[in-house]
Amino acid sequence: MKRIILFSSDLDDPAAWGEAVAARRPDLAMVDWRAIEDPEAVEFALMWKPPPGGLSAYRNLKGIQSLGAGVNQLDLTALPPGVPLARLVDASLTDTMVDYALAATLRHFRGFDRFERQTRARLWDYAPAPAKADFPVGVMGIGVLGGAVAAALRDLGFPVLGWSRTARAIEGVQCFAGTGELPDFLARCRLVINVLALTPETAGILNAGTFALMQKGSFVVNIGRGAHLVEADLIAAIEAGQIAGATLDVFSEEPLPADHPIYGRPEILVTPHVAGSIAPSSAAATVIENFERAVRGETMLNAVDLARGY
Ligand code: NDP
Ligand code: OXD
Repeated sequence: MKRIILFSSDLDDPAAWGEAVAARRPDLAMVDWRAIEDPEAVEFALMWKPPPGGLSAYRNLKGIQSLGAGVNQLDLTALPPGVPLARLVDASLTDTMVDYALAATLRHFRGFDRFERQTRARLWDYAPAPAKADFPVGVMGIGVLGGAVAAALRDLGFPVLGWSRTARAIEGVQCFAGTGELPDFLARCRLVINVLALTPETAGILNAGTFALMQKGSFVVNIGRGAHLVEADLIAAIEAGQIAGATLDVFSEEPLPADHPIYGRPEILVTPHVAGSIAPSSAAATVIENFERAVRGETMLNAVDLARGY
């Protein structure tokens, strides 16, 4: 008899996850929630969002593994009491997030965003290459992903600043912490990359007030969550010249509706929530480890602090 892991996601491929897990552990069966015959046989869940009826029918559930690094897509108050939740940390996700952050930073730094617009306008406007020393990059959220982004930018030669809730130390990165140090952090950056966890404290943190604290002509890259950004404030800050451009991967509504004003701003590059990508073949090892830990009643890897919200 195989042991059952429930799978629930409309965004991810159950077959790819099932194969990746079975390749390592043939005794484990990943079963899409629609195909579960006996809810009481389910020991563990791998999910982006829960099945429409919730999780209360799965009375022997020992642990939940989010199919992402973020958990804000789940209603943390609606999870079965006492069932622990872990977020996903994997090299495939970190690598893709770092690549995206580097690509977005270099594009703004070297003016490719401007040159793209000049190309369309048939304009030849020579400008010498800027110096990295004059282009400090700030990373909001220096946890697993933001920390890797900050280190990669430092290794490329940018002056890098980081901001987090609690004090952090990353070699070669000037670290700031807490709301009291946010203005000082923002004032020093030419480009800010948001990789924060989304919680009630960080929702709407990219707004008119924070844009006003940045240097005039700064850039914004959002790879955290759409709800971190007040989209109307960004458009207004771009129209006012306070923000020179933005690269946005996440939005308050996804898919971003075709009539959204963001599409009308040539200074904004939209990508469809593709910054980070998890490879099942790589992340299956963590899912299996957390399955084992959960059934043994041990703390899972990257367990979520439900009170803190991330
Ligand atoms: P971590 O939990 O490792 O890091 C979260 C960071 O946010 C930490 O540095 C934390 O501070 C900081 N933070 C949380 N609350 C506050 C606050 N009130 N003030 C200041 N800083 C705060 O998460 P990951 O790095 O793994 O992931 C970060 C986010 O990236 C995810 O939550 C998700 O939303 C997003 N993401 C987006 C993807 C995409 O494709 N666009 C893909 C994957 C993730 P501290 O260090 O002090 O705890
Ligand atoms: C995640 C995401 O949280 O893909 O992992 O957004």
